[in-house]
Amino acid sequence: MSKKIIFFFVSLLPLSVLSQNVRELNEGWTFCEAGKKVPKPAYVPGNIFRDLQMNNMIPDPTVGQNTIACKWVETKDWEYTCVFDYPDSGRFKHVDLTFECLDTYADVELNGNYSLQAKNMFCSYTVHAEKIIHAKGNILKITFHSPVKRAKEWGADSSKIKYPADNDPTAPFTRKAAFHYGWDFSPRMAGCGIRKKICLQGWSDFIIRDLHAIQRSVAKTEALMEAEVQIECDRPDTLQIELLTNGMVRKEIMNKGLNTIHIPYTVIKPELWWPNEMGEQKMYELSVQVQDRKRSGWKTIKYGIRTVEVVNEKDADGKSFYLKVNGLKLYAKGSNYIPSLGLYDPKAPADPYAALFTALKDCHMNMVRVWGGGIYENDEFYELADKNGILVWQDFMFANTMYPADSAFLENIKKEVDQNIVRLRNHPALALWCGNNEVEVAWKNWGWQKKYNYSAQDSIKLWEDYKKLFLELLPGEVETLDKGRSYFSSSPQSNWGKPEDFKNGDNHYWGVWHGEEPITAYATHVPRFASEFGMQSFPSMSSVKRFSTAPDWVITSPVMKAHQFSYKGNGLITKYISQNYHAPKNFSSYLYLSQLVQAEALKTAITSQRMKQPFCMGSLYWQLNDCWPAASWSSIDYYGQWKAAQYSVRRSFEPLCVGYENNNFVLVNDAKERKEMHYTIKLEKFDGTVVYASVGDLTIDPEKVTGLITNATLNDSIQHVDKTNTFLKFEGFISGETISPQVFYFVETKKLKLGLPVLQKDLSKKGDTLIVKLMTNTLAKNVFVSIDGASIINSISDNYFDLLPGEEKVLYFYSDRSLEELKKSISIKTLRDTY
Ligand code: BMA
Repeated sequence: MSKKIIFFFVSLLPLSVLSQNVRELNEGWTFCEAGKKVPKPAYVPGNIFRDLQMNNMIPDPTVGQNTIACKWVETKDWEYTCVFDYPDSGRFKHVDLTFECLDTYADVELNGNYSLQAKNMFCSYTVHAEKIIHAKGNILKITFHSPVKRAKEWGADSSKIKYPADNDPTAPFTRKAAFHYGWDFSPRMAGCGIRKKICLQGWSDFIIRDLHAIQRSVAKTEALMEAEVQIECDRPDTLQIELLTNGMVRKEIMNKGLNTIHIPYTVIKPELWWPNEMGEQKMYELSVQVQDRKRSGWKTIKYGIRTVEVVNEKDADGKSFYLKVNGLKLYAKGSNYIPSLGLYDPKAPADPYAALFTALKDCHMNMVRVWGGGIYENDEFYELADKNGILVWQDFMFANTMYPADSAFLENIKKEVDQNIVRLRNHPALALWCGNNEVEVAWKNWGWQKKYNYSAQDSIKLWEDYKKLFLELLPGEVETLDKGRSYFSSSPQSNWGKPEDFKNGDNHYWGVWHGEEPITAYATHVPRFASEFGMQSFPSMSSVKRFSTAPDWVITSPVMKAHQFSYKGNGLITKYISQNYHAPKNFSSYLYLSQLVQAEALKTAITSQRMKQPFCMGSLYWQLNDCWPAASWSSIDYYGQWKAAQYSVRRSFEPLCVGYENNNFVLVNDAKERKEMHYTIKLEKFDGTVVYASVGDLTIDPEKVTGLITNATLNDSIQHVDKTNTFLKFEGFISGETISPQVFYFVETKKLKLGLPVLQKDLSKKGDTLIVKLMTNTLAKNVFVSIDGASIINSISDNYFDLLPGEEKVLYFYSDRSLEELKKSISIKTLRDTY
């Protein structure tokens, strides 16, 4: 392309008409089973389950065993129709009708003209509608084909090789969220629907298709940047392009079709974007305005200036895996995120992402993994990640099976990954791309070849296809469209069966839970980067009440079983409870104990991992949230209520972590500064009698593990006390501030001789905040405060904590209910109440 470039410093063109205009089509929708003309109102964006439920055509799927009554939905074809006016008809030369997410096999007709056959829920599709759209009475009809039937019709069933997808062998052929076919935290809900916006965009002459802020180099004095602008023109033209950021104006000769322009610019003294607790999250704006003689259009994006490297290379221990942000090593603290099913819940918060990101930030996390069995998340997710300093580990959407790699499939995938890379690449939070979840480790270790009876030829083909997709296509697209951002083919990079596995790359350690090892095994199985590890628990009683009734409240009831999808099931939760606690005396105690096991498991894992840095440089536990009210690995349940694990994770991820190992304390300081700490150590009986006390001062270096060797007198005292009713307490004071006291026990919880605590509570209100003050006469273990009818119970400032004699614990809870009402609805449980 020959381009004549002229620079101006001011805009020379007079004000002109807009070149483009956007309108959303989210009203006036109806739906019905295909061919049956009894349309009902539909909610767009949404999905078929939501619409059927809102029209009372299926019961609430989350309640009881109602999923059984919803099974038929996936076998039908569904028709969505919208009648709309388009007053802009004729005003623009082009009208783009864009579908951001059709799930999944959809035939689209506008005014009787067959316009599109969609087949990938991760792609957006655009139809050129200018010749078929009218000012009044347009009819847009979308027919969704049953994903299961359509995949079979298209050959998934006749495939010579049975793909190793236990949820559905047709699933690998369909570009739909894998967990829709059922997963070990989700029921099968393989529906369909319009899951994101449908937009009409009129334009004439030209349209700005994309704006990308490319960071060429960053120094203290300046960041050298480049704006990459994609402009589509409907004819050759000369356009004036102005970078509003610095007033730079230039003229460019455009070809018909897509034109790519690069405009270098400089940011003087750039303020960097930092992950949570490392610094500010500075965001910049980049705006471009484009004009021809008659029209103008513009586009603005946000971006951040920072560098992120994934250091994944051979070292003395094996193969490292850590992130460097703006040149500094980062210990990644975070969790794995799973997507929502998008079901109808009148009580759901209007903005569920916001609550999750508040929790991530509040719990000292700096990273979240968007797992490959779900979806590329909505824009709001990444905007919140940028705003809150939460780095995103982004899997491409492939998980736990092999995939075909014929040319049509690869073409479909190329479109999907190109669109999503372009959509997400301006976000400073986007740290890395990962090809898939667990495919490589499964192919090499899970015995699929035998289980699925693959011949040598089948195996060669499946692995060749794997390479085409994950070692050629995906890294190639990342290199072309998002150069500089890390890509690796599969997570984890090592398995968990052998000691060498823990020396190389990232790891999903499932010895605890799937391998049924005790939770203490976390201490001896620390990998280089823990990208998954976890323990199941049940939601609390108040949440269980929302999907069941009193007769269901035994763990073996059909309803409770229907809310457990792991093949290991409730039996394994029971086993872990019985290893660590006395048999629970009732159902609500069982639920509470399941949460304590999970909280203790995550605490053990995270503390062990953090104490081993820099060998280990990341802890992303499985899993942050739920898509369904069930027993699962989540730390926040389906209704948004924090489980015990969420509070425990918050303690374990505090910037200053204190562990106790081999009779000595270990302190880990994530802060970038050295800390001078004054500390007290006490050996105390459960009734508060102090057996031993000492004070001291300590310098804690940044980003380092500092050992604090305990003295012989303390160790001797520990030898002589009754370990079943004594604890060790570490309290630190840094510049007058107390860091959370850390309590260590010498024997397993089950062996502790807990007395019956007498809790003194004092309740008062200040404005809309309830203040709860608690004191105890003897150790009160795992104090759980619940408030009946609380809509946002997670706003209790702390929960499931150990209350020590002589300490006053003050809790805050936001509620506009009266003090009298709150007094009646508060209840407190401790571990001693469960047996
Ligand atoms: C992990 C995930 C999911 C699964 C979880 C619990 O490995 O990748 O596949 O839900 O295990 O089994």
